[in-house]
Amino acid sequence: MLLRKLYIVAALIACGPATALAQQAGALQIEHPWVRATAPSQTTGAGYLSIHNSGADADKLLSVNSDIAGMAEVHKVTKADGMVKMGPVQGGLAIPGGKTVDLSPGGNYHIMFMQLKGPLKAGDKVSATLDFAKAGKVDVTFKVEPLTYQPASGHAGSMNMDHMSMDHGDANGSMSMKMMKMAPSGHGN
Ligand SMILES: [Cu+2]
Repeated sequence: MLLRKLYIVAALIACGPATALAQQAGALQIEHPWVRATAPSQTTGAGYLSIHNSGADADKLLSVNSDIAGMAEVHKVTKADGMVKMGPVQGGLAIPGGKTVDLSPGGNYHIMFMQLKGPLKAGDKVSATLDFAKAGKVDVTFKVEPLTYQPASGHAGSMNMDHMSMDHGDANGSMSMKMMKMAPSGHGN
């Protein structure tokens, strides 16, 4: 028990103060899982978290499951010619040894909860299971944050992509959209 506590403390120190909710799973530390609140008519929600791999070997996030959604995917965002496209990561999201992979607003990856069974309300908690190639199945609790929420460790200069207006209705894998909203860095409130 004491050893386990020390390990968690060490992970917190290594990854900085924004990681009070770091969760250990094998060599992985999963930090700050959150989803954005949704409007009543919205059928998709975006989930974010940070995954640090303190081991030497790469791991892979293979899939996500949650009772709140008929379907969940790890999405990769690509930008070309003023268009933002997103679709499932093929073959899983690699988490290289010694590296941190951030799933964050405006970033390259996020978790997409689709076919939501009800609105996500700020302050609620959402349970999901992440399936990793090496670390196995990891139960994670996402905190539902308000629509205006921006993580403290926001990525300067990054684009704020608003998922609210996106249509994820079809299960044909990939989708595209016009860039809906650009916010300058700082997201000042
Ligand atoms: Cu998406």
